[in-house]
Amino acid sequence: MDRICPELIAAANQALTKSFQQDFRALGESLSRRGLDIKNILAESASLTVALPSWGFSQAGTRFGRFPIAGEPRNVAEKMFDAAVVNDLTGITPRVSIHVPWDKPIDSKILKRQATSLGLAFDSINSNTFQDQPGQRYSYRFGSLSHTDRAVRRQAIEHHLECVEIGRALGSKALTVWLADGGSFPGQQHLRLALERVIGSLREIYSALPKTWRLFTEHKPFEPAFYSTVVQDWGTSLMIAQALGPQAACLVDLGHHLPNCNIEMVVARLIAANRLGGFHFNDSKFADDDLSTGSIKPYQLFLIFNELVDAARDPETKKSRPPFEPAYMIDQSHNLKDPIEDLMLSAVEIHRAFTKALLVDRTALARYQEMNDVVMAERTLKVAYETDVSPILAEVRRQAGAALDPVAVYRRCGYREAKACERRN
Ligand code: AFD
Ligand code: MN
Ligand code: MN
Repeated sequence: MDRICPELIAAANQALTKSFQQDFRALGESLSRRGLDIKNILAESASLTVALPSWGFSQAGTRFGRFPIAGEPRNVAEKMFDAAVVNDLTGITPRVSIHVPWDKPIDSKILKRQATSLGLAFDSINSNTFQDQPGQRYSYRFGSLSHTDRAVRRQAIEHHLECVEIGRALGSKALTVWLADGGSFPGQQHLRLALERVIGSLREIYSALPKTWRLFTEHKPFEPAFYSTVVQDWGTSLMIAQALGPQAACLVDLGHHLPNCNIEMVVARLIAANRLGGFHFNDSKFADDDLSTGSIKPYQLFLIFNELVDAARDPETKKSRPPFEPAYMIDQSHNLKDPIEDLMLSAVEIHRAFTKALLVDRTALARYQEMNDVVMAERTLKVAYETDVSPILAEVRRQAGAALDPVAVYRRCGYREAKACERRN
């Protein structure tokens, strides 16, 4: 069993049709009282797609242990089948972002052909210099692109060039660089020189980048470095992008901020600098928890999309070159939930936040902001946020041939059980 059969989805949808249609009609009526046409919202809502992380399909565990579940994918080909299930049932996740060397294809042509036959394509390719690989000449124990030793930096640069080659063969259009480089003790690293070395190394990678590609740098305040991560925040990430050139942009991973950081402000600033490359969606309570998107701070997710929708509608942003096209990707790690279920629900939460942001009455909001009417400005956001857009999300899925209730169909179809028999180590 490799795909969810369309008849099963159609039958499950059929059983829900009546109640779904009632809900959709009721929402349409209440939106029209607010001057909104549900058809327009539906069309815009259907424009969103999110990429899935290849590394999110197994139980990652924590550094204290891992509790595998039966039927986990054993290689990149099996991860693609799992990704296809998520996409077949949600209709909004047609791309996979892969991690090298974890998912290094034996034959890129075969992997690409498999993806195409599953209705999938490849998003940004991720490098990995945060671990040593078997047979590797030099260790990344003390860093990679920032290492004091030129030979280690060279090895890390070569790895990124290899990622670009693989990505090129697969049809990727971006390279994501997350560096674990940093120091855990004061004095360990020269703070300015470490950044200079990272920028120097990235310049070499950037110069080998195909012209149609983008290079994303991901910031993170700490972990695994516990004192001085080299690319620790969006300011450093922005400095790097500006030093490299127009193809470089900043990637915002929602879990990579210190507690209480106003992430929507970070997003707004990166948009203002025209350097918002994209997102790694997840959620967190304490640090880089990699929890399900929208599980802890759904209002924050909405406020981020509010900035994105606001920018997309701004005539100034429309003129920006390179164009304003943030890449949407999920970056979660699963310890407890079935990854397929969790990725489906996270994709739906992202879709939900985006669709709610489409409902914001921007003319009214601008007026209240001008008048300094704090209460009404905030209410304008809340009215959109409090609207249950589930029927719109469901209709987008239905029109894409996906499921009104993805998790219910997934549980019914027995995919995990079938894989548990098939994928024995
Ligand atoms: C890291 C980063 C980054 C990286 C991933 C690897 O978020 O995106 O690729 O985890 O597991 O924390
Ligand atoms: Mn990330
Ligand atoms: Mn992370």
